Amino acid sequence: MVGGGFMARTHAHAARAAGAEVAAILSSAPDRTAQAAAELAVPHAAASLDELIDRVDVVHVCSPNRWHLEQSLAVLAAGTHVVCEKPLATTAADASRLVEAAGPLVATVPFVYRFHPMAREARARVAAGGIGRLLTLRGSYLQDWLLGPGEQNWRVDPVAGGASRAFGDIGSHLVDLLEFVTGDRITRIAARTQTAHPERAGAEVRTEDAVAVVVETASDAIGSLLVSQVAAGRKNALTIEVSGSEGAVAFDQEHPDELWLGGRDASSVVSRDAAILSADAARLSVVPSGHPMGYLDAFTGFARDTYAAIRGERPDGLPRFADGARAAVLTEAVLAAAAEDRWIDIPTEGL
Ligand code: SOE
Repeated sequence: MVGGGFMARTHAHAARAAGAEVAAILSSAPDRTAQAAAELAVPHAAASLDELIDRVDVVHVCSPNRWHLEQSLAVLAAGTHVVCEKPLATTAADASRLVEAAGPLVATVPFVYRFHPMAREARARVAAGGIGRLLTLRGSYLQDWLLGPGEQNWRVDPVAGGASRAFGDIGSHLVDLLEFVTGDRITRIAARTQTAHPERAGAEVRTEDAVAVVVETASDAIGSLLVSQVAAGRKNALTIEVSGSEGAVAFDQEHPDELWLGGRDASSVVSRDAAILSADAARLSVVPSGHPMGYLDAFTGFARDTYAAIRGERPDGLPRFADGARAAVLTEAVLAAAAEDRWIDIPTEGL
């Protein structure tokens, strides 16, 4: 593990639940590394990235965004597999460098919401024609942990976190999940950004708190997205609704064991039950119905599939560096669309 915060803790839990041994950890300074090693019961506190790489089969990069490029490049250069947190890099160009550097190594990005069984079920139903011709997409990802002007975090700083904050941090999950579930591609974007507080804790804020986006897709669907880290009362409210000529599906990350099926005459909510799920959703449904699954289980599913890929298997729907780079392209386009007050075309070739 590289990192010592919430994400390193989450990755360590997922790695262990997926059968790995967390052999070594490196945080931002020796005392923090020692503290993280003690808290997470990791046997070795590494003194450097090179030393850490030497001891492991795969490195999980959970450091602040500014380090993702350099650290992931170093891991890959050593011929070691890597999991790198999103946003994969702070620019689309850097993300693309990482895709190239990965070559045949397994290099994945934890777009973990793909690993909720009911998100997979939504994807399977859309792919099977269950909603007919795709017409509209609606998505939002709302949080409130940065609502107060006194709230501060490294993500607010464009040097540490990247030029986009709310979209890079959580909008990236939203576009990944929408494209994953629909199998469609966003081709054009118009956007507005908002910075709620010009200053936080005495420092000027140069990253956005909220973003509103209008999208068009390759299949001529249209959609709207709202992303905010200042949405009072919303904690981690990632919701998507995908509507077509024959029906609709909606998924809510805070109620991940359910899927809403919309119909003109009748709508219903189906609960997770492996007996009625598509094969890919059932594969990820690892406890019987009525026993709730959640965020940590999705993370574990991601880690399990990453390690399966390292063993040479080809698990369906594993988010790789190319998916991280795709989100980085969309993030940059959102910022450009807002700053230049115009529609931006999104390249889809090579996907
Ligand atoms: C904070 O906004 C955060 O931890 C994100 O960085 C994660 O990607 C998201 O899954 C939950 O919220």
